[in-house]
Amino acid sequence: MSAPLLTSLAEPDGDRPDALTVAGRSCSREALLGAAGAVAARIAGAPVVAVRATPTVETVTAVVGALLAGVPVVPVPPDSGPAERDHILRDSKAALLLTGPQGAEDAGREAPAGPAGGAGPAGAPGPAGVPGPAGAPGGAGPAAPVETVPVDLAERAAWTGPEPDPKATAFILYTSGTTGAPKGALISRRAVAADLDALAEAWAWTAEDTLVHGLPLFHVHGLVLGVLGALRTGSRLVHTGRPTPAAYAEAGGSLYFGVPTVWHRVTQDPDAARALSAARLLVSGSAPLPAPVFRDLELLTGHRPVERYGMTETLITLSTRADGERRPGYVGTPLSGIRTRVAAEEGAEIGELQLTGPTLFDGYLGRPEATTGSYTEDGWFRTGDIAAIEPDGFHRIVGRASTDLIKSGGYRIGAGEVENALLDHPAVREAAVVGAPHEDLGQQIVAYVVADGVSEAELIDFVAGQLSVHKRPRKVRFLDALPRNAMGKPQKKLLPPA
Ligand code: MCA
Ligand code: AMP
Repeated sequence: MSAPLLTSLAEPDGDRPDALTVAGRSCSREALLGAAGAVAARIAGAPVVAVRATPTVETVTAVVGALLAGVPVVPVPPDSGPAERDHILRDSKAALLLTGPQGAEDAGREAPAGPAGGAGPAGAPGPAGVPGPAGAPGGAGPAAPVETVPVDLAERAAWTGPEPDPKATAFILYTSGTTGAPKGALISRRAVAADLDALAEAWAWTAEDTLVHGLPLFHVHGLVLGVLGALRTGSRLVHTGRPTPAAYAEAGGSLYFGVPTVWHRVTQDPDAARALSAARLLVSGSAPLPAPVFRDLELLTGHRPVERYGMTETLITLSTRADGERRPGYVGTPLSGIRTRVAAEEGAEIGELQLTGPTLFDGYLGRPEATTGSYTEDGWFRTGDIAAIEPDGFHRIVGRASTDLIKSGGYRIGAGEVENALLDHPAVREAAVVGAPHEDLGQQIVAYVVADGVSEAELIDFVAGQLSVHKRPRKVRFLDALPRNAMGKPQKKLLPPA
């Protein structure tokens, strides 16, 4: 049984002033705990809280505060447009939105505006007693009612509440399926604790490490591993704001996290890459690491990167190890407590990867059929990834069963969600979205549309404005008609090359 989620938060070196650095601003663990205690006091008793997940110390404070108070956290991508943000807030029923102060907010759009167009007066008293109704501007229909709660890093309170039940939900993480709007994956505190302990063991990750990354704080990779992992192991954290090669080189860490696009960009910047030679471990995940990037990284840094595999619904389940072999194209062996199997057809070596273990989610919020559908009859989680397991136990991810789930820059994007956003544009009559192979992004989103009187740039901006910026098509192709079969179903395989 794992220790409680935030056990080691104040230790070791609680007063070290640069224990946590996010986009150039630092604080000690003691300061983080004090400010998070004040957040916890404000939101205690709320059923759920949304956090506008900018890459800031405020976001880390908000998340830690909610976890102290046992309030489930719904991270909201800071650049999400009204359609996506409103869906997340409504579906999760979050009535509170924790934000950084206006101005310290990094990338992205305005926080949902209150009646006076601002986040309301800071420092409003009492639990959840904060400025009044605010909502996403510009969306169709009334926006989800939500109160913004500014996080004030200068506030301090000692949180003395009881340790929440390990079975309780820590996070509701919105993640895309092949069709429809994103679903909220319920992640328990004990699943997070079990995953972080298994990773610490596999990577020999300790308080001696300095973790460096610049990944978004609204997904498992950047938030669960990249923030809570550092807090749980006691390692220093340097979040670089953006995952640029120059910022990684400058940070001087021992342990680095990146998605393959980040590692590809590092190999394109040999000086930055060479600066990482002094690190202990470079870790890649969230998408397949191309073998040439693996080799270039080794040539330039002297490190064979550790590759690990996971999903929002399962957390990280497979990895190569600090003390073990690292092989291009392979994601290693199951982490402690995880069991895997490949459901292959008779005689075939590859098939769907299925999993069980303590890191699995507790289902999709309010979607029992989708939850049931993601498990086999005998209770194994169906990843939807096609894999092979070598005789020595090493796993290789071959691809996804459905081409309608796209991975671009490490982000998971449902083709259906982008198609629906395009169809909301008045000039678009038909839309089909695919992920086309791309050297830097892994896949890039390409949209095929039947439309009149609208330009490629207008449609790209339209999707970037409705959903998150990373869900925008990078290319739009105009067709007279989509290829369809006799039943009238679009045939994506028959679309012309991007
Ligand atoms: C461009 N921009 C726009 C537009 N076009 N803004 C508005 N409208 C437009 N039409 C702006 C963006 O806002 C941004 O501005 C800038 O252009 C660059 O954006 P973009 O080109 O999209 O960025 P990129 O360079 O392509 O991003 C690459 C990246 C990113 C940094 C690698 O893809 C990334 O952070 N990926 C990480 C994804 C991740 O963490 N996945 C983990 C999922 P500005 O710069 O001013 O903001 S968890 C998971 O998969 C599991 C559990 C696992 O195994 O980990
Ligand atoms: P997400 O839900 O955003 O967490 O994305 C999960 C998906 O990312 C998985 O189902 C895989 O398709 C993909 N993925 C994550 N890590 C890897 C990896 N190391 N190699 C290949 N695919 C990966």
